[in-house]
This record gives sequence, structure tokens and C-alpha cells, in this order.
Amino acid sequence: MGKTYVCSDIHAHADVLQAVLDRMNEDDRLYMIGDAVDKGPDGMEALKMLMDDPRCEMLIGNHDLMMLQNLMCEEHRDELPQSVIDDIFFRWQVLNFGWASWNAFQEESESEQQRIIEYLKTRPVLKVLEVGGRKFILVHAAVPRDYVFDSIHDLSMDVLTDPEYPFLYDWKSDFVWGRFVTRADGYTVIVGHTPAQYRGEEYIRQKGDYWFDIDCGLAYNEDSSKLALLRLDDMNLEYIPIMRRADFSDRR
Ligand SMILES: [Mn+2]
Repeated sequence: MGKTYVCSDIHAHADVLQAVLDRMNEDDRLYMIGDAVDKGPDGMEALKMLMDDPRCEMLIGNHDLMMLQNLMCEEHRDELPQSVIDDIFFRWQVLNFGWASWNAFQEESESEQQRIIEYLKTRPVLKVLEVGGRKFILVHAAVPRDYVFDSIHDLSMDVLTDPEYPFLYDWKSDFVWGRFVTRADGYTVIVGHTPAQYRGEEYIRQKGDYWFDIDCGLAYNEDSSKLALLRLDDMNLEYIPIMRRADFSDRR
């Protein structure tokens, strides 16, 4: 039977993702829990590898969401005040270094662009799994403190619908931005989003056996940047070092 792997925050490091895929068998599964784009050297490449490999399922991260939001702004230009569009473009392309992804996206064919948009729109926000008798919640950042589950189950992008403009997304939701520990009775919660390097560390962060932050900072493009690959079947952890850095100077 196939194994179940989890990693996070690939951030346009396609060669590191390739190293993960090379380690996997045909019947294994990989959950990449968000942030396929931005900060790394490979534009749309990592995102497209995840799209095209049937062993992979990607959850939405804040960077993927900001990219989708920018694309929805383009599509709905006439329905939005210019100030809203300006804010959204600035937040992603300038504050969060989305400009390289934006440029890479523009180089794709129109049909490939549509395929990418559809893929992003259909990403899960939260995924519930049972592996080896143990129950897991996977989410990019956190479960919002005020979010009430009727029962714990998978969540789609519907939970990120913007209240004011339904075709946009709530970019600031704690599902994709929260930097706090989520606890759920009976579940092991696995998140990414907050790199170890953000805290001056370089390996995964863990609370008991109920919460893991596995982001080890590929976004930083530093010597200590690496990908944590967690196998849920036996909680085996492997670190894959960064292979190639983005060549633009400041990408935080
Ligand atoms: Mn993130």
C-alpha cells in the first residue's frame, strides 16, 4: 500500500519538488499544504508539476491565494473600484514579491493560464486524513480561533469567499495567514506558512504530538533553507536542502 507524504511551502523551488517526487513510489500520495509560487527561482514550474502529477494534491496557501485574487481582479476589472485593484496588486506583487510569478504567468499560453486558474480555484483549504490509525488535519497556516466546525471535515475555497466581492477571496483569513498553534482534540494538526527561520531556527516546530509546523524556509533562499518531508504512516521526517536560490536580491 502506498505511503502518504506531506510537505509545505515549495515556493517555486521546482528542483526540490522533483527530489520529493523522485523519492515516491507510484502508489504514494503527496499533500503539498500551500505556497507553490513566489520567492523561489522557478516561476510557475513547481505549481505545474503539482498540477500534472496525479500523486499530488495541493492545498491553497496565502501566496497561491494572492495570485488567484490578482487574476480575479483582472477578470472582474469593471466590477471593482480601482483602489481595491491597486491594493490587491500592491499587496501581492510588491509586498509579497508576486511580481516574478505574475511575469511567469503572463508567459504561459492562454489555455495554460485558464488551466492554472481553474486548478487554484479548486484547491482545498483544509483536508482531514486518517493514516495508520491516526487522524490528521492539514491546513496551510491555522484554523481561525472563531471558526466553529459542525463536524471536522474537508473545507473548500468557499470558506474564503470575500463578503463584499464574491468573486474575490478573503486574502487575510487565518486559514492561510494565521501564525498561532491550532489544537483539535483527537487530531494531529500539520501546518506550514511560518518558516523556522522566521523564529531564528532551521528545523520543524512541534507541540507535543498534536501540532507540527513543517515550513523550513525555502522562501528565504538561505543556506539553512530546506524542505521537510513528513511521512504520515510512521512520522518519518526527511530534510531536503535548497538546491538553487532565486537570483533577485531581496525576496522576503
Ligand atoms: Mn504562506
